[in-house]
Amino acid sequence: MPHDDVPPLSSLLDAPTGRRAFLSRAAVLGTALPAFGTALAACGEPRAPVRTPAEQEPPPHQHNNDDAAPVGTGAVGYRRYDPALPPVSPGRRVQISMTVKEVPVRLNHDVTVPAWTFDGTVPGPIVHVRQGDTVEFTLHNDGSLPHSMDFHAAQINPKVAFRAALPRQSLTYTFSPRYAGAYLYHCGTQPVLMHIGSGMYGAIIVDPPTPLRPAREFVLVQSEFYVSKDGKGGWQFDYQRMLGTLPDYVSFNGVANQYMDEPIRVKQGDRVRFYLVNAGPSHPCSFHLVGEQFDTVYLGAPPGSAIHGVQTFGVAAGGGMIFELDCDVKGEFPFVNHSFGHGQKGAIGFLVVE
Ligand SMILES: [Cu+2]
Repeated sequence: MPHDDVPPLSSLLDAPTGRRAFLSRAAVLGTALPAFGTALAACGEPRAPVRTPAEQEPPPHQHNNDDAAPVGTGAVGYRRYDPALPPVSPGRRVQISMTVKEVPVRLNHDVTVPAWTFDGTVPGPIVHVRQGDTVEFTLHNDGSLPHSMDFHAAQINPKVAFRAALPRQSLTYTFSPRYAGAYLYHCGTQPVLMHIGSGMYGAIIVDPPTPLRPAREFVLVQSEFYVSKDGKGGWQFDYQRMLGTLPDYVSFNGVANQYMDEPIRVKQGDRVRFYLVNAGPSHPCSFHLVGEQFDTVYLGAPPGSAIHGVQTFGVAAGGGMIFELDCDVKGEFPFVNHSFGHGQKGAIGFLVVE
């Protein structure tokens, strides 16, 4: 597709793909970034051939070896993201603060990339509030580009609340979740694909007025990662590959296969509740628990949206659902994205019932 009508942007499309090149040019473009995102998206197919990391001379497999961290990203330890739902915030007026941090993160044992994050982790911290709480949210931007926050649990004028905070600036807004459920939050700054694809998302869990029955509660945020070599021996998130929507990795809670290495463990007789949030940026999650069935899945706000006896249910990109079962059988039960091309790329883990 021709794009001669946007000469300042056309040079970008001839440049090497990858976020570093994107960033250096985005910094020059400044406030033209939204227009850039739109124009780039309109150009359709990426020009560079799409190659998987496997085709790009992957580093050798070394478990938990920080010394193997690629050049330029520093030593980033392999750390399991704790999936346990934290206690609900005390009080009915909840103050939540997050800081945008540009830090390297580890996507699996071998690949570390510079990421844009909320509070230094991918996903960001799990937020847990109640329906009707007053949530006062503050975002501090310690990054080098404008960033913002879009809570899917909010009903609010996005142009005002989800505005971008410039580097070294902060913003605050207040909202009150009208519905319970498992919701996504993410940076909404253009191009949103780039910001979600670079790590800026997390889960906000909203409890109903009458609490659900006691259970072992876990939060899983699925997301896709699109990477390429950065030319210096390391890896980078790759915007052209994000546009191509053929992910290199798909993960639960930011690290591919992490719950295969370190399973989620419960006791026989426990009731288990998964809050499944799908950050995308582009693909659904066909959530399935091998060897078990979900007795209850809440499609929307609990408890009024339940269906029963469910083998697999799709959670859209940008969506969230709640999956429950009684773990009355001992064993190792893989929880998977049953779209197995994506399960194979890392969206799989073990629920061990002991
Ligand atoms: Cu952002």
